[in-house]
Amino acid sequence: MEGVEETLVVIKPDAVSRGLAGEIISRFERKGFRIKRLEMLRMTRQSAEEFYSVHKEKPFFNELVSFITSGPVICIILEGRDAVATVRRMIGPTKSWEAPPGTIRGDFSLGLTDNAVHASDSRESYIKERKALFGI
Ligand code: 3AN
Repeated sequence: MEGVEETLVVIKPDAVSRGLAGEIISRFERKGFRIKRLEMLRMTRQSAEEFYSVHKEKPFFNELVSFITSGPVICIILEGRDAVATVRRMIGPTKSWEAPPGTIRGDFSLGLTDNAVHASDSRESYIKERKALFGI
């Protein structure tokens, strides 16, 4: 298929603890993405800092690292057409309370740091994030 690529989704601790993982994974499957890899894990402080290193200078960096390490996350590599941009559209904007209905954040979250899901925003981010989480 033309334009097939991979992207990375992380179901964050808020969504995992609320029992939303199945619903979120199901949306990506129903859309047509193929799950290439899936792992539930607890990020260490070190892997979280590496994962979020682009935000190192941001005032919310510590909050972000504390939150993502606060409980288990589910890390998923998805494959499909235009995966990076398509998955970003499916999750919706960062501020969940502004996210349109029909998006994952729009339907399941009101949070900012705790906004249910993360997805790579570029091919470069995907490579970096995959390395931080899966070591590949
Ligand atoms: P996205 O996850 O939509 O790509 P980014 O990359 O701008 O958003 O931010 C990464 C993560 O940092 C967001 N998912 C959110 O959890 C958190 N974040 C972003 N802006 C803020 C903020 N002003 N205060 C607290 N956390 C934030």
